[in-house]
Amino acid sequence: MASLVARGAFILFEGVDRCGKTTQSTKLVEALKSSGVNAELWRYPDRTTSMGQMINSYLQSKTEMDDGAIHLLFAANRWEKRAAMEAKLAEGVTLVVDRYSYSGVAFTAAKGIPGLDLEWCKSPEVGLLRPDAVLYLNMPVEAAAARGGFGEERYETSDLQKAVRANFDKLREDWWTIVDATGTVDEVHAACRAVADDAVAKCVAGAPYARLWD
Ligand code: NYM
Ligand code: MG
Repeated sequence: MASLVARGAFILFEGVDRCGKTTQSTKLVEALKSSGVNAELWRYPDRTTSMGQMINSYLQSKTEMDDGAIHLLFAANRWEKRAAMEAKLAEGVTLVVDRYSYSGVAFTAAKGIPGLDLEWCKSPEVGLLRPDAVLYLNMPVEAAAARGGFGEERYETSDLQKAVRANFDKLREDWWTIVDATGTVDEVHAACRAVADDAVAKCVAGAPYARLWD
């Protein structure tokens, strides 16, 4: 039997816009670091690369793009970071990631474009690293919209977000953790922290890498 190598954990936050992913992922990284875990916060889209800048321009409605093309660009923005992510995990760094392939699929499929269904949307993601834990911040769209600020970027409308939430329900797998995101910041954090600690402990003990959609 091949011996398992210690590595960092890939912990992913997913959910509709304004559900608290950025607050919680930032807080989780701080908490992990202060307990001695080597952790970094990553996010997708990664708007710093040249592909990321094209995505940013699209999200800010400064440019138009074909729906299939922008979908592939979001996926390519993960592929261009794949080796760097794997290298970090191999070095023992835990990556807390704010959105990944599940957002990619849930958002494009929510547009209802003929041909761009869930299966089509999943295909360019196949082979990317599968997270060790998914923290799905569950929040009704009405509650997320009430947090203020829907409408700043493309996709931030209640109708689209409702379709996105329905798609997350279809993509959810039984190993995901569904967190009630309507609680206080500290309550949500405590739930996330427990799952993260467990994932970090498993990966330190040695865990194989899994791929989407294993
Ligand atoms: N989004 C994000 C996609 O449409 N596809 C993707 O693959 C990813 C990662 O971009 N409304 C959408 C979801 C968000 C928007 O993300 C920007 P954020 O976390 O608001 O910066
Ligand atoms: Mg947003």
